[in-house]
Amino acid sequence: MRLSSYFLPVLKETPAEAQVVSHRLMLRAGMIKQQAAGIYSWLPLGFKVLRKLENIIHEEQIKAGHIPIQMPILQSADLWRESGRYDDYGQEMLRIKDRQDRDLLYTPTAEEMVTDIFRSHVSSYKDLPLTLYQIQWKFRDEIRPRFGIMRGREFYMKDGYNFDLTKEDALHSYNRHLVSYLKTYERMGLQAIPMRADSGPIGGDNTHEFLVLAETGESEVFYDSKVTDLTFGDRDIDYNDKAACQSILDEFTSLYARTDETHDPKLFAQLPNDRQKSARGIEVGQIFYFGTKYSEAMGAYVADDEGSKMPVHMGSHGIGVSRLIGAIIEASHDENGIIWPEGVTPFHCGIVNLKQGDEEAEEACEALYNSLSVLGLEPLYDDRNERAGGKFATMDLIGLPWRLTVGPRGLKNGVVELTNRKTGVSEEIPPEKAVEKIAHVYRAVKVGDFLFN
Ligand code: 5CA
Repeated sequence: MRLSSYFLPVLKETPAEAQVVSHRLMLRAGMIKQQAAGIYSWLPLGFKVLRKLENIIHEEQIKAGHIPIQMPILQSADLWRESGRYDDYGQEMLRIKDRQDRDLLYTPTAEEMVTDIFRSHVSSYKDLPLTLYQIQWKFRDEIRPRFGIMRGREFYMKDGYNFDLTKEDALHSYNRHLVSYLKTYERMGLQAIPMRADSGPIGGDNTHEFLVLAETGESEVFYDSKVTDLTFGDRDIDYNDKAACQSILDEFTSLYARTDETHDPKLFAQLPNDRQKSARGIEVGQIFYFGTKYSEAMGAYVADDEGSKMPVHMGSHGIGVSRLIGAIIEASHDENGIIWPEGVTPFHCGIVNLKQGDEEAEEACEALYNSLSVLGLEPLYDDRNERAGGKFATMDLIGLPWRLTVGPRGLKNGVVELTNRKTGVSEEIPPEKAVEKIAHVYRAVKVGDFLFN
């Protein structure tokens, strides 16, 4: 993409209404625009990051054997009356009437609808296990929307639902989700710690939240410092292997990590003093097992091998896709702007032409642009007639992991400058070496090899 023909409405001023750094930077980098309290348009740069996160989520969900679907945003109130949640959900549910005076609602989650799909089409245990998921907009009429897209009213969520014959099978689905979520967050450059939590309006008593530690987090958490040493790395997980999935749950959750609601002071006190930590966390996902709560209420039964009808065991699993962008920025920025992890960056590399109009510099920039594009990478070429200082400031603000700086002086010596956004380290190398290096980095993070379709 050439910046002269892109739409990147960066702001010079720091917006006064934004209380947290991720909100400020998203506004300044022209990623989002507020349209009403807690409701945002996604401008090109923000929309691109959203799509990157979606692709990672789809890829990891499909690897775990889960099947993508899409359910409508507006749902009939009658379906929600069957589970009792039309009345129970309270003021967070946005209720709507159509022209025939029928009650509809804007989906805050989708347990009822997916259970309806299941009961209409599945009647035998032979069709189990089954996990369906979607990535879809949700609405919750939050009393206090804040921190930009981190606590919005309209927000983007991956929501998945498992159907299993037995509790044991459903707990395996729970563990499988936990493992796939750990992989997903790690690919986004995040460490998200699973902690036992409260289930709220979803129900059930088996639930974990995934928390990214950050000063601006809304939950206070107490944890064993050892949990932050755990990384998932390149482990190859067989998702059908129940024991393997269980052992990962045990490894990542055995260390008394607690949210404030379920914090057990006695267990925490047993830890050595230097391992007792408290911090704030941003909740970027939550998984639930709630047994037969919805299947019994709504008649989702299957015949087992002896022909008796059993209510299916279910759970649901959510990732806050739009919130994650805020969490990633909270965890990765400096005073000059965002620092995107390589796995989610909107463009792979920036190209700054120090002297627009100089024939040689322009040719070199075009050549770099083409070589990177041919390799399947997306460069953002700042080809505007602007001062170098302004170009650098924009590149730092929007946070691309790598920047190529091209100018007549370097070109005389056959080099361009390659700068790493995170470390600030620059090196002068021949253009083809720079392309090779960038390509090598992105091959290692496996970006762009998956297209959800
Ligand atoms: N039905 C279950 C799983 S699909 C469910 O709704 N879970 S949830 O309530 O925990 O939501 C899933 C994730 O959505 C949360 O972990 C959080 O990351 C995100 N989320 C929830 N509310 C908001 C909000 N108001 N703004 C942005 N993200 C939100």
